[in-house]
Amino acid sequence: MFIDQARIRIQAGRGGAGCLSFRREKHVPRGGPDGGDGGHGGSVYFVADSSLNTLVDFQFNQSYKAQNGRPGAGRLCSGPSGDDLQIAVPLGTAVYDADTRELIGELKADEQVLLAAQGGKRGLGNARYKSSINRSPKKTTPGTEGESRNLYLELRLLADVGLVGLPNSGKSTLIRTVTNARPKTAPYPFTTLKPSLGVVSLDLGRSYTMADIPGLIEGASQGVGLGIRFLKHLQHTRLLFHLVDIAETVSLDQIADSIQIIEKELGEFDEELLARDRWLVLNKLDLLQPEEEGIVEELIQTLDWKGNWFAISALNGMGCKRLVGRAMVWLEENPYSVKISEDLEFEILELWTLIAVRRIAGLSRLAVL
Ligand SMILES: Nc1nc2c(ncn2[C@@H]2O[C@H](COP(=O)(O)OP(=O)(O)OP(=O)(O)O)[C@@H](O)[C@H]2O)c(=O)[nH]1
Ligand SMILES: [Mg+2]
Repeated sequence: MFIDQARIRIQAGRGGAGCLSFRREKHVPRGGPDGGDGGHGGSVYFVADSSLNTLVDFQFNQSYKAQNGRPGAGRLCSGPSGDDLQIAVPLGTAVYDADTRELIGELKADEQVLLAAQGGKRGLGNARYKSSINRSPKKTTPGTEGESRNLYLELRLLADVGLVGLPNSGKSTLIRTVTNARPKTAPYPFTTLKPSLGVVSLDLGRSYTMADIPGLIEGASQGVGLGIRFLKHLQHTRLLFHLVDIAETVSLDQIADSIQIIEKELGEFDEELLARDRWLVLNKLDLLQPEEEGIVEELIQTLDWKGNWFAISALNGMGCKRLVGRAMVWLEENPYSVKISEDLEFEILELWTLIAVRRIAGLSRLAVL
């Protein structure tokens, strides 16, 4: 089941109390204070896990708690610290404080770690307070409480290429043909009800990810059909493929209208998404009769389309290799073209550098961004 939002409560562990104790042993008069410190409380972290792509687990378990630190003991024994709790989430998960709505952080690289609630500090035992003027201190400190927070998690898939288009235009068929993803395809609208991610693998280990989302229809921004809420999954993409069924619609005007419907809905959702690089992918070429094939060039002229365009058959694979190959080259040449803000641009640059370093060095773990 694909779930892209969740509300949970997290609680970090309390610090263990310091111990009040004096050394009492035969033949050791006035042995002095020997109360040990408590242990630190465990913290709660989120860890990005590339094998996950849904927040469904949080539907069943909404409360997460790290271990408390143990109290200190006599003979200067420190209490053990509580274990940290690591919660695995899919790449592209943003973690918000549900009460203040503040963004705590976003997990964008595999194994990236985000501290969400700091464990409590340990308490100090009375041995700590021994001094020249107080040789038998009775003072200890209790551990402090761990942070607790109500969180809102939101998943926005991390993909290089996003597919948009009307229902039935062949988005899921394309992702099935060119990636390892297997979403359902069928000759009726709204076959796809949840986004899916696939990996396009080319030669020499070159690869990129592609996201398929449910189809959009006119009025989606007003909630018609499945609405536009799935468009948020395209916000991290760098390139959009706009799929158009050129076999079903009877006239060029109808095809042009269908393209404008998608542009309008994209713009209603996010102007920046509309301005993103978008390639027109004219699909179902196999259904055109030989005498109809001129329609493709005619359509591009009618639309006065200035960007890249491709005519393919997602079903039999015609033109798909060229399309995904050109996209690979484009992605390599435009590694961080998403210009939302300078900060984000910098963040993406940093992310790509880290990924490259990790690939080269074969490091098993990425540092916290
Ligand atoms: N002949 C032919 N049929 C195709 C082609 N691409 C897709 N189809 C068919 O068109 C129908 C719709 O394809 P889907 O891939 O489910 O379309 P979609 O865009 O994912 O649709 P939604 O999930 O409803 O948004 C299916 O019956 C496909 O087999 C193509 O290139 N040629
Ligand atoms: Mg589909």
